[in-house]
Amino acid sequence: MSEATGGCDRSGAARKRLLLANPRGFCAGVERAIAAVERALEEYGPPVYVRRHIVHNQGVVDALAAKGAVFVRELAEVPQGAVTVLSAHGVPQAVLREAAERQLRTLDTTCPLVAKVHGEVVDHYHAGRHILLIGHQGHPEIVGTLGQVPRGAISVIGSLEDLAALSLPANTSVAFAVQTTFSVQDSAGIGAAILARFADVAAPRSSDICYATTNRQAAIEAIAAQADRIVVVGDRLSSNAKRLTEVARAAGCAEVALVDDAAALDPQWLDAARIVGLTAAASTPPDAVNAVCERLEALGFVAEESEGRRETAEFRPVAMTPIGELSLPERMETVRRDIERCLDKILRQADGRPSRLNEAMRYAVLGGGKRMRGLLTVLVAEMLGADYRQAVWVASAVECLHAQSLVHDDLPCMDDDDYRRGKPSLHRRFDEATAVLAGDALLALAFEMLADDKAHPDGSVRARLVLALARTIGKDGLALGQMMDLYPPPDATADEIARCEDLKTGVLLGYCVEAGTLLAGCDDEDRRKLIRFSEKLGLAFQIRDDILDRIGDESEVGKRLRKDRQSGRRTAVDAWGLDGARDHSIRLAASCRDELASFGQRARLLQQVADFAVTRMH
Ligand code: GRG
Repeated sequence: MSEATGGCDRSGAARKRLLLANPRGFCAGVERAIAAVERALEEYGPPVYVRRHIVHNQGVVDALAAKGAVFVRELAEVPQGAVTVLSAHGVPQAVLREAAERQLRTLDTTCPLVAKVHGEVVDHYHAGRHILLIGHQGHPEIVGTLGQVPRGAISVIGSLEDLAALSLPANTSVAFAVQTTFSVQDSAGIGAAILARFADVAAPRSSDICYATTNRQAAIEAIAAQADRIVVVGDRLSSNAKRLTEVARAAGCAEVALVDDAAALDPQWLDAARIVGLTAAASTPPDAVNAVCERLEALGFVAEESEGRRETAEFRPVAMTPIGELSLPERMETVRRDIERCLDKILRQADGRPSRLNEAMRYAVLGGGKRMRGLLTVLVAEMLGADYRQAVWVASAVECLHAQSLVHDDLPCMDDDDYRRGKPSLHRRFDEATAVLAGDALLALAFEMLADDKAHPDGSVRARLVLALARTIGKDGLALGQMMDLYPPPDATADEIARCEDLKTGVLLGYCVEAGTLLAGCDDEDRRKLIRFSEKLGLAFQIRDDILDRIGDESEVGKRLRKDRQSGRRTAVDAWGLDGARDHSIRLAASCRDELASFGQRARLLQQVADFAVTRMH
């Protein structure tokens, strides 16, 4: 954009000025909502469903639709279990309930400043006050706020006339709240009238009108009187865009146009103008604003940035709402799919050239396995309120490590197995050297992922994730367990067998649980209970593995069975007999319930994992 020079151009004609209001365009809440849809498309793949306009701008909606977002009016149009984004305007509680009932995986992009108003309204309702909501009847934000409390608890007030028409006695305890995009001036007038009419009024502690609306209205107010035309770039549906046109008129500019893009500008309307002011709604993308500026410059206007308030607001990214009511098989499938996607993306060759090592790593880690360890990480993290995406990332790292241990375990120098997960083991499909190196690379990848800030934004949490895994698999963990398995003491006792099984299997399951607690940052008491749960689960899981080695079906289990007996390796079945081992594993699963009791319903799926561990046939 050109810089301002003098008052005339070279021919001596008075220069035509374009005053750019500051700030204008996107606010932090809008950027956050759009980023959530884009990230969902990237991470989960299209289609991602979006209920209603994510923000009130058709250009934004069209751009997201072109990337694979599917916009719907109601959740009934969304397939069960699909990834669904709820709009930045906020939704009634009934919509959140419906999302849970339909088992949708929701990203609720409600602007945090709208959520603040929701919280205030709920508090006022519980305090027994009738709520006067200053806003525009029918606007999605108002519909969402109304839906936070039972019907009748709120009256919507759009004007002084609405307030006058309200038949509430003056001694009613009331509270008022304001739509975040309402006119600052109009809301001040209505607020004052409420205070004058009612004796007991709870007013918002700080303004409900958001910083972006306030700043954009102040910025256009500051330049409106100088301008003989004002252009507001925004969508006709956008409430804050419409408010900007009203504020500009009220501040002294009679000629105001709301345009959604450059093509909508009427050159004739601008013909006689010497000074044009320009602003843009909080939902208007920068591209649209720039295109309008360029069009005005092409018509001879010279742009000048006005003084204005600098905005520094930043909001935390939107997190996926935990899925409440999926059954364990459905949940396993969802997590399996997300881990698969995550690993597939990481193991895509950046340069597109086929690499034997990469191919072998993909062979080892993709397209197989129950993902029990990943599931455990995700369920614990989710139960404790951690971010779902971080949990899937860490779960994927654990699955890399697990795949490595299976690849090395199958090598001729170890367990010497030709089949794994229903297909030839890695060294059979490739060769031994490739199997060793693919395993090594998967091990390195697991640590690389844990050290990546996608695991957790806090470096000290990442360091603890890395340290705990190193301890889990090293000289006192998995490697030792494998060593004890390869070189068992003659006539191993039941305790020695249990210790070996714990190190081979239990410690890694323990790590999965610990990783979930680290991601969520839970307290020591909860952590201790969950670690005890994981120890019992680990042992129960491994005992079932021993039982399956005796009674399982090779095609179902996906690996060679009856090896233990042939190799003379003593297992839990030798120590306790088949029935004894079965009883022991079932008792262990039942006592997992004691460790989870204090978590209540939240631990429902974790308990089901324990029950699955001792009844599984694969
Ligand atoms: C990691 C440093 C380092 C060394 C590894 C090779 C080795 C040392 C350890 C082997 C550990 C091992 C293979 C234990 C068996 C655990 C077990 C029961 C595996 C089967 O797990 P499932 O049924 O398999 O969860 P899926 O295929 O469903 O993932």
